[in-house]
Amino acid sequence: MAEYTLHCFAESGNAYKAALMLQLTGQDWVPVFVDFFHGQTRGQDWRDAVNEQGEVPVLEHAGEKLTQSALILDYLAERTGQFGPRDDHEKREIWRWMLFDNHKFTSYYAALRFIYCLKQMGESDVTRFLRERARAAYQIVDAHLAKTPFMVGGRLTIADLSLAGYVYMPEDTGLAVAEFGHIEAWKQRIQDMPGWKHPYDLMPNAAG
Ligand SMILES: N[C@@H](CCC(=O)N[C@@H](CS)C(=O)NCC(=O)O)C(=O)O
Repeated sequence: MAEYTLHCFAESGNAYKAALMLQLTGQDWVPVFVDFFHGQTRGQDWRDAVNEQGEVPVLEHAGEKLTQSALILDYLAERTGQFGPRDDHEKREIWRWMLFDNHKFTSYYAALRFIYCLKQMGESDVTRFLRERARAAYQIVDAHLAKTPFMVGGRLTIADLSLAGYVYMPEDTGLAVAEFGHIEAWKQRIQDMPGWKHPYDLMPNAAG
């Protein structure tokens, strides 16, 4: 039996944050497919058994279930001694960016991708609003990455892994992400890390 179990699905960038951390730190882990698109996370049985918040990722380790990608990243950084802060200042910087990611960078982009691409609901005031909010968040991260190769401390940390959740997703959201040159260069630096895998190669989808 593997040491870590990750409840996830390939299209989930939030789950990818945890999966990529497990992958890059060389952990012994297995994915468990969650059928989000057929409502599994909304089922009371799943919520009772796996996560009352109704979300992936969920990491099972040593008899405990951990949820919220930022907390999972922090837990894995502490346990593995990799990609975490070197001091209290870095710890605060990492949390500052992970909170910004959860509130804005990931959440606006993921909501846009979900309704515009995955659900194909078409263009609307909602998609236009989400795209503008996502663009504003991308501009802030791009400006930060103009000054430094990685988000905190000049090296890969869990702040980068949090922000990287959706940046490799191939779907067209109508946001010209390639225009953010510093983000593109940062994506390549992460991709160059030994063991890096694309989300669709790291986690299972409905087809297996
Ligand atoms: N803040 C959470 C967000 C997790 C999240 O939104 N997960 C999505 C999949 S990417 C989910 O499971 N949504 C289920 C639902 O909304 O019903 C985290 O970072 O873990």
